[in-house]
Amino acid sequence: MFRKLLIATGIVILTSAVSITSVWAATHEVLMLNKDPDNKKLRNVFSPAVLKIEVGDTVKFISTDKGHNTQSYKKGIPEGAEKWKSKIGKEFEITFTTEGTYQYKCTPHASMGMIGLILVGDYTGNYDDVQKNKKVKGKAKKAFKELYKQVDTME
Ligand SMILES: [Cu+2]
Repeated sequence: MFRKLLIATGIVILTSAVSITSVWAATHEVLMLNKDPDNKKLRNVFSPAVLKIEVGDTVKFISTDKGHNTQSYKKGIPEGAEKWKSKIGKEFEITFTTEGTYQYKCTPHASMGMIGLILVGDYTGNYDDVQKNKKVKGKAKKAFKELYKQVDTME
């Protein structure tokens, strides 16, 4: 009897642990677009371009407009974190298990400023990280500067 009770208790604990995980781990969507919905003059953008998420969350990149992809910047992600590069025009998702700042780009449009920022956990980084990164070039630099201004106004 006691043994049966123990097993039952175990199952209850296990089940609630699983449901807690699924409640807390969120999935966020980033659209890959030809035009910024908020500013029609801005072309080739990720929307939202800045995401603040928790460790364990997933980001799904939606190929709303074809011709874009998502690729992490070399030296633009935390040490030991998984780098990524998606296929152009395809949906892609990735789960973030390491805290830190992730700078990414659209491979064909990075030089036009199509870049994005994902901030995972408490460490949000700053624009100095971008300036130290030699892989961030041209209009991408200016675009990151704008994104970090947005970060400052986020809580
Ligand atoms: Cu693009």
